[in-house]
Amino acid sequence: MKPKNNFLLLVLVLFAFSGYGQKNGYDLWLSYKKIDNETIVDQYKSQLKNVIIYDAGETTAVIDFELKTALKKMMGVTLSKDNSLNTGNSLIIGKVNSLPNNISKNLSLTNLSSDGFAIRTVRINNQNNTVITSPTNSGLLYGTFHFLNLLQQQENIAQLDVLDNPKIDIRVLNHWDNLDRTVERGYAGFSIWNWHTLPTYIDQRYIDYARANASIGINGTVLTNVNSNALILTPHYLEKVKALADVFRPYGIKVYLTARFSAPIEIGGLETADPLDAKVIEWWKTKTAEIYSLIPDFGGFLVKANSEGEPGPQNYGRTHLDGANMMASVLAPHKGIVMWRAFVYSEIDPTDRAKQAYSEFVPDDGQYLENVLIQVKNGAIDFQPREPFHPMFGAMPNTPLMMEFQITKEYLGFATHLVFLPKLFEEVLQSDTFQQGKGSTVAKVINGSLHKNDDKLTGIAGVANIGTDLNWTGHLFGQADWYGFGRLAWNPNLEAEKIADEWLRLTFTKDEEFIKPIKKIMLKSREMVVNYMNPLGLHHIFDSGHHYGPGPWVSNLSRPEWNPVYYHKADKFGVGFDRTKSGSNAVAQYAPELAEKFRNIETCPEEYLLWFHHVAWDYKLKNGRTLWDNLGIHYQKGVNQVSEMIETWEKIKPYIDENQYHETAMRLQIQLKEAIWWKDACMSYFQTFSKMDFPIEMEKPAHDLAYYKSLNFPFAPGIRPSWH
Ligand code: BDP
Repeated sequence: MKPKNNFLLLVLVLFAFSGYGQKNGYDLWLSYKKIDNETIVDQYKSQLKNVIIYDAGETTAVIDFELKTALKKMMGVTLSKDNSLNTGNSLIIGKVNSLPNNISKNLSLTNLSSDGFAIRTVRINNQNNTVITSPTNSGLLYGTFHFLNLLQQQENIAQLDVLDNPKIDIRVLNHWDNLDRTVERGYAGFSIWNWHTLPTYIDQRYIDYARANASIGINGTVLTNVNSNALILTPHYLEKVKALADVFRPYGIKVYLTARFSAPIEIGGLETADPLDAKVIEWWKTKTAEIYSLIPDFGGFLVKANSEGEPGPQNYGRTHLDGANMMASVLAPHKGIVMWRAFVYSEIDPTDRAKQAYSEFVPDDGQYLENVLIQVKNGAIDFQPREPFHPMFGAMPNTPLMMEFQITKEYLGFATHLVFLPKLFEEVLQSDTFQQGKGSTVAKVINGSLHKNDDKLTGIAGVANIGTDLNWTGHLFGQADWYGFGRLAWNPNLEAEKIADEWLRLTFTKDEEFIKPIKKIMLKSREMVVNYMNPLGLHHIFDSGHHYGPGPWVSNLSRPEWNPVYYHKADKFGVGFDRTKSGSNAVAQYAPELAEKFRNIETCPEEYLLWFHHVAWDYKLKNGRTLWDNLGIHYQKGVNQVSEMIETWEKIKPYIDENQYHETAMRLQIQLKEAIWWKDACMSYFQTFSKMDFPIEMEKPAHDLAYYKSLNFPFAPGIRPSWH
């Protein structure tokens, strides 16, 4: 008997600690929690007696399933299916052209665009009904998710009048996933694409991934890393890609692949990949046709060329324009597109790295084929905690520019720091380029409204933060970044605050005692990370390769612009990169109104000060204190803000699941430790130049500089295998 009892005890102990039965976050914002307010449930039940779905097909089957699951979970009901319109209180779902005339004629849908949806309360035979309609199947699905979203938030649905169109056409995630399932800059486990068991084994995750994306309007996914492997284009892998495309299709999600420029050599047996060579063009034509024969709605290619050692047209004396247009011409007959990245800088170009993409692309404005989008990172360097917007957004009015945001937090604390990225995205999108005078925001550039050419493609990409972790994103709050990216892709003018509010309600509770303080910390968190990592315009002072933690002293890498010292240029006079006329003159890439403002140290916003200026240590900032003191004050403020966040988190314990509470609490402790590390390492290092005492506001470093320099993390996650 004894061993058995011990075994039982072990099982019980494991059970208690396993978090079994507790929330693990897998459901994301789609947990469809039981509605705890009986009055509301009664109202909903009386308004939703019956469902009528007019179109039959894969997407409507998904809609049906989602409705069933959601309504069962939220209020324990299954709607009956009665196709007569006499009962009233029906939920009616159908494409604009499929709805009976007596319904569609009263809907006034002139402003509805394809993939947009309307949700309206309509009276039929003197009874109220709720209609969800759209010109397309995807729109019906988006409308259904929106409707369920209203229920989850316990909104009043008695008189609905919603019309919502996506403002951007192509809304894609970019997975930097390798074929061996590692994820470049991924901090949430391995790639969710199990290439080994595809195409036969369809993991439930693929379906849940598609549901989650569709629920926020994402309509495309680039499955593979921009540092691409040509093998993905071989028949063996294309079968697997097809299987994923088949899973995603009902959810309105198209599949795209990264195309390695040298693929004609590596898998095609050619001697060149010159984009003007007839054999090379023929090879891409045949390859593209092969892909479309398997995946008729294949989206197209994403290309990283002549960047960080990746092959490209310049290897053959050709330009980005030559390369992009060649690929576009082979995709065009199939209605595919090319997303050509502007993240380029070269080891043989001695000019400021921040200027190089502009110089390579802007002169060719207007010459790209119609199905090319130039994909531009939000800033000119590289996804830093704060960068001024990329000047290309204000300089290519005749070319569709696609935004590239990074959702995974390569430079913002990996998956251990709570930093709500929609705040960063919002700042970029609302920046004014002055391209057509005041009010020419980046959002208007990328949604096409600034240049009013209705035929032009529009797009936005987010580098995914998704992996095999139970909760998908490692940090529970990383889900908010995925959610927020989708919402902004749908409407780039949404406010970060609204996004935080929605996400919190859907994910946790609508209790204001929880929402209010947590929303507040989320909204502050972006400025907080800037404070403790890269205040006052400092940038790219991360340790090299893995980019984990501070490394402002790194100066031994082969390429100058890979070294943090290149970016901060600290010396005994001061710190910062002079991008004015006396320096690289990168300011001149902005519209005159902005260039003027950035150029003058007195008018340059303090958050960009060291981005544009080399500033003396004793230069007085607006608060009357020296630059040096202000650096210390910012670093300390960032640390203090993390401590405050921890205090807030402790107070909300009663409102959320214990497991989720503890997970986040532990990550916050890591964040605090790392914020202090950033402050101490950076201030100790910069002190060797400023030779000034730390400001009184700043807590002194616990160790000397040698200690911080000695820290070494050969196995920090997310690094490109070849960079180890
Ligand atoms: C850098 C990343 C590198 C990516 C590169 C890119 O460190 O892993 O390959 O961006 O966007 O920030 O191509």
